[in-house]
Amino acid sequence: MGSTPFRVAVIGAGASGIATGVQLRQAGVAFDIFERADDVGGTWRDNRYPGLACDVPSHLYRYSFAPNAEWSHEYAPAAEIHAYFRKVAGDLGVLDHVRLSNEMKTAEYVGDGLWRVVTSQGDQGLYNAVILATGILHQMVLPDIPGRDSFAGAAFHSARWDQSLDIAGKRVGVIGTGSTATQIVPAIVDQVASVSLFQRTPQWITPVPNNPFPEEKKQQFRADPQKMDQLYEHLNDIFNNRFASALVGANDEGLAEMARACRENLENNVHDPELRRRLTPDYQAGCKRLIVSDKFYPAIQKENAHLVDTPIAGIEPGGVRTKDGALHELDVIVYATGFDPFAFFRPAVITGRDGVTLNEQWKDSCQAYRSVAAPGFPNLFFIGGPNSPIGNFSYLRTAEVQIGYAMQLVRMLADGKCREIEPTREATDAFNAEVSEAIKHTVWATGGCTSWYFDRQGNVVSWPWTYARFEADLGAPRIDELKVA
Ligand code: N01
Repeated sequence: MGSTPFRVAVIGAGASGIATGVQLRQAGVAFDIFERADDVGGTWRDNRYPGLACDVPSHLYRYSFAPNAEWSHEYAPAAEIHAYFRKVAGDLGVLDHVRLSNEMKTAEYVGDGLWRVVTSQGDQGLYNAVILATGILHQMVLPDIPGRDSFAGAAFHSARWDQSLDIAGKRVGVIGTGSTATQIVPAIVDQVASVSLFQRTPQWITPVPNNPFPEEKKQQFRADPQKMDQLYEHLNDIFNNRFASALVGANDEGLAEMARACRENLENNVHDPELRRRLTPDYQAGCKRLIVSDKFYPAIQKENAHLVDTPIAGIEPGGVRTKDGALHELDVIVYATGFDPFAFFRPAVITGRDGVTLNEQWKDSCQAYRSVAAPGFPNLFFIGGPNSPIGNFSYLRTAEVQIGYAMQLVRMLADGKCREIEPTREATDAFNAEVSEAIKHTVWATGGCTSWYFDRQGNVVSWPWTYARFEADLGAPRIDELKVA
């Protein structure tokens, strides 16, 4: 079994899978990337709704190794970001390794440091390591609203926007008020007959303009790419300071500053006191993921925009009925109702030592070792695993830290220094006990809201400490916390 040439299976060709491929290629390690869809790009391939732009600055939301002088705006639109990932994958030789329309169904540890990977296209044979770059917010959640399937018009989740539909002149209902809905409403309000926003919970919003980069600026970046690296580090510092930590007590000033900015935005930009009251959250800013928009408040105050904050009773062929008995007649319903952040690699089945599956191990709680590995699953690494920092940071920077960690262990395996590496159960339990204690003191837990940051058991999906600690924790493997054979 052990005589096959060393090779690694990467699952997923989204942002983190592509970056993993770049690192494996540079290290001279053979690899295949299995991608379930027919194109690379992950979330930027799937999400194509009007108004979608990244709310992390474009010169920060990029790989550290691939600066891009061509970003059109301070916050890049989705199609540009998707094109960037495709280009990097092509330029750096990763595309040749991508096996499209190849969904991983099972990965089974067969012993001796080897995994058998089976995809929708059959048995792919044995790999010495598996890196799960399956992303975080990829499984859509459709709300369990009575009568949902009875609607006579067009209806879809925001991540499956119907590109063939002409929404001009239509009466559109948007359910949800997260980052997605607050981008959709301003983008469509001037085209549609009306937009009704069904709000269950108001959101705190910080206003940030999105200016285009003038041609001279792009010329400067092209002429001196170091300027982009300086900007990248500068933005990273700003983001690390602004969102230094969600820990109450450790970052009270930052949290108070965020609350002040959001409250001023609401007071200065929503003119009708009654509408302002209805848009005012009753929880602390920072409890839910902060929304970045200078377009949402102007849009919701337009004459053809309606904020509906009476709870939804059901959906009928003609539209959405609210609990006050009113029927909101609609031609289109958009479910901007979010994703399951605890889906991770699922629905695939991953079987580790002794026939134990990761689903069984995680049935009560998705517990990883420092977000990147799990005991009983040798040579298996997560990019974007449980407790990755995913708040308002750049996910790409987070992913690169995790890839850097995994690569150090993959090199040990590839160099024949060992056959199996996995975290000890003790180290994993100790880490998770620390997480459980820390989350009690985060604004996510104390701020008086519910959000997708927590699962039903109260486990947090994100990293509760500073980003600096994340980089320090994963900078180099702690050999005493690993079982190496
Ligand atoms: O989803 P969400 P999202 N009846 O889960 C409501 C990233 N992102 O797609 O708050 C009525 O935040 C729900 O209400 P409530 C970013 O990380 C990034 O908007 O639970 N309403 C909520 O308002 C973001 O955080 C960008 O009471 C129902 C909404 O649906 C993450 O993706 C852009 C309901 C869901 O909000 C997810 O954002 C877009 C029901 N039955 C997204 N069920 C960038 O710019 C749910 N809701 C990078």
